Amino acid sequence: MCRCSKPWPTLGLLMSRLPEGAQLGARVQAWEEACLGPFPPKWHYIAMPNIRTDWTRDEVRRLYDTPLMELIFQAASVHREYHETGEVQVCTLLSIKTGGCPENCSYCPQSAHYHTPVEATDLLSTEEVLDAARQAMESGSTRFCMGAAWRCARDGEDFDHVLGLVRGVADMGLEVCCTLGMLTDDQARKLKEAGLYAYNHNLDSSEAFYDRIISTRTYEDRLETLGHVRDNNISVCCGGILGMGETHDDRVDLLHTLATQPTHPESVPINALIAVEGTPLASQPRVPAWEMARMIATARISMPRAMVRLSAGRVDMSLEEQALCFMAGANSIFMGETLLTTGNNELDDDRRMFDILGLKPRTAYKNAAQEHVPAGATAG
Ligand code: SAM
Ligand code: DTB
Ligand code: SF4
Repeated sequence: MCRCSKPWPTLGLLMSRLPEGAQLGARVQAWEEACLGPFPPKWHYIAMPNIRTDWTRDEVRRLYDTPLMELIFQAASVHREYHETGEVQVCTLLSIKTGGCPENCSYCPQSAHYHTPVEATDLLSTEEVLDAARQAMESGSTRFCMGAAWRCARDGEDFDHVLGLVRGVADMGLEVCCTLGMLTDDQARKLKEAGLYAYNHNLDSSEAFYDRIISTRTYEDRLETLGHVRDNNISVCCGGILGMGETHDDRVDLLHTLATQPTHPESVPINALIAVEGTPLASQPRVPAWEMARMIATARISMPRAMVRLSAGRVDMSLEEQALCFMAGANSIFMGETLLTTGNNELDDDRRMFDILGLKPRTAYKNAAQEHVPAGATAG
């Protein structure tokens, strides 16, 4: 039985009920949206041949190496099959606890190991956070992501404060996301109970490259937290950074790891390094837009249903370069004057870009798996 208590459709019924010419993937998605429940997993793989978690590394490498224009064409075709064309998820970030982090991530201006322009602050108050969330919502954001410069969340007063922030932001009808470092299973459960929708925890690069950029934690630590997030039915947001000195092999390895997780991350942020003064990566050259487009297109094809986010680095891209990334399958961005500690695109420029490219913002909880949606909200 389906969650909506109707019997599961037969494949024939599914084919006949949904629009002529619609691809099977779109038909399954339409069923899921109508019934707010997942299609029987067994059929998922028959009906949605592109949703695969058994990619070989060579297959991902072949995709990644496809001539760029052909790769973008293929990615745009997959994009149309699984997503509404031109629809872009608008997310806003807020750093609720900035700087002074004990980790030594070489890219990060918030690490206490480096002398950067970032000044450490205490946790923001409930009022400050809810004001920022309200402003983000008024500017058209549907997801609000709160970041803390922590190695891991620690039980106690601060964590309880974050649980209150999650409740407050969820009550506004926004999709709430947090990125607080490593989590235990119990902390993930508490966040979920408070109304957390998504958790961001990036793998950043390949396992092989990881200890060149961070030595205070391991890749395995990251995967363990991602497991706790998934096990507690929180939507997984996990991606990486280009431009840290990694090779193309490292980029392919990252995508292969993401695309072969037990389920694909629902969001895949692709960041271009923001080279901040004082960090060990301060003099890394800027990542060319076509490298971002190649990474985005390969993510789009290997994880068709994911929201692929054109994340940090957009501030240095022209409108044309951003358009290339949307063509390649990006369908999510961070909007707002700052990311966590660095500058982001001007709101007016983004509005103009939406106008010129005919982009429209996606509603909150659209196509959300029902188990990810907090009690009281409905998948739209
Ligand atoms: N401390 C938590 C953690 O590491 O998961 C949450 C905050 S951390 C700043 C979130 C993510 O921001 C990192 O995983 C990294 O991918 C990204 N990030 C940090 N600094 C960046 C930079 N300079 N350029 C691009 N992305 C960056
Ligand atoms: C992600 O992948 N990128 C965002 C969000 N997830 C947390 C963070 C980008 C941070 C860029 C550097 C800064 O502003 O401090
Ligand atoms: Fe700390 Fe996160 Fe920055 Fe690493 S990326 S130094 S864990 S805030």
